[in-house]
Amino acid sequence: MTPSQDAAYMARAVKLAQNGKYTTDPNPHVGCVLVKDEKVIAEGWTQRAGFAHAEVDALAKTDNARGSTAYVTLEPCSHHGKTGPCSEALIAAGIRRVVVAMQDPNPLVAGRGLQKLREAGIEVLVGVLQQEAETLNQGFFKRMRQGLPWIRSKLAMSLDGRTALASGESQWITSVHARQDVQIWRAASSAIVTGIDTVLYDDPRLSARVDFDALQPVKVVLDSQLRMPLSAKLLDNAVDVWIMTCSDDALKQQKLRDVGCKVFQVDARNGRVDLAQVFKLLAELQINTVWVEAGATLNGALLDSGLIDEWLIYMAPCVLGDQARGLFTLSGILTMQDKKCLRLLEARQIGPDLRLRYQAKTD
Ligand code: AOF
Ligand code: ZN
Repeated sequence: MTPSQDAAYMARAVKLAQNGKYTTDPNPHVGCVLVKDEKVIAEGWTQRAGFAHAEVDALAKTDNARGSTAYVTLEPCSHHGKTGPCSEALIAAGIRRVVVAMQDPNPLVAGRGLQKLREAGIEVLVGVLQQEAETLNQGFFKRMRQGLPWIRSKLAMSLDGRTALASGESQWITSVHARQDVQIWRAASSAIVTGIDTVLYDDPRLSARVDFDALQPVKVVLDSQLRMPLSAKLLDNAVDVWIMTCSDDALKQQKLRDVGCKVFQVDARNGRVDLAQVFKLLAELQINTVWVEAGATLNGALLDSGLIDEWLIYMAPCVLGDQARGLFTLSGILTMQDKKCLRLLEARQIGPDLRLRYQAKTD
């Protein structure tokens, strides 16, 4: 097989992995292609957590795998988790060669899957389309490597960079097209994080309303003083509502638990929940990707904290004027030297609006 053939089959495996984008959490979504005599004989992808991994899914679709090459977007696992080890399944099926996009940073695997394959005499090649495979599961990989989720913040603004009127009213600046796009990003996230002020002002449901099969993200509310009203719409189905607070008011905590919320008490920092601690806790709770939908106060604090990986800013073609509120509440920036700079990744038109995607600037 030539390097370009290897890359082409791996590109197909990357495509297949995307079938699991909305359903495999907290597992990464992985794709697998089995090739024999230059023909694809089976394709697979990761099923819901607890069900078949990509390799097992592909192997189940053929009884003719002996002597074939397996293309997998992630190192086949070596551990007995919710399912049996894929490396052993590949060995048992008589696979001759395994091409892997990248090693699994999960400490339970971390090279052991590759080692098992090599010990069984299988030819192993690692690193084909590694960058593409990294992008597939940014959240899972960041959680494994750094103990933090991949954090995106979504903002909507007018042409003049305003997110709400002076009264606080913000519904709706952007078009229905932009708002539908947001639903898809919500569905691809493990958790949606918001602040209590947004809950009190907008009363959002924070669910992912999409017309395809998707796991619902957990709703996380940063509520330092436990001001959450029991009538909030997001409590309609409170099973997946997590409240992060620094209040030790046992009565209020219990009332929220009684309606199904989980309440986590974290340290205070400047009178509010310690953001770094919140995200670390979310990673410990197996949250891979976070989608923040919050107001200027929380967004200002997050920008300052350096915790955000990516911002999605929807810009609508309207002007709200200088009495309206800006994107980020920050303590005064007095010199240009102190300005906050981001790096533009992508600009795309969504209906009449623009979607601007920025990353934190690392240099
Ligand atoms: C693979 N193929 O398709 C995926 C893998 O609890 P388990 O048994 O489902 O294992 C989950 C771990 O397996 C997950 O944390 C990650 O390291 C790896 N994911 N491995 O061989 C797959 N999704
Ligand atoms: Zn596996």
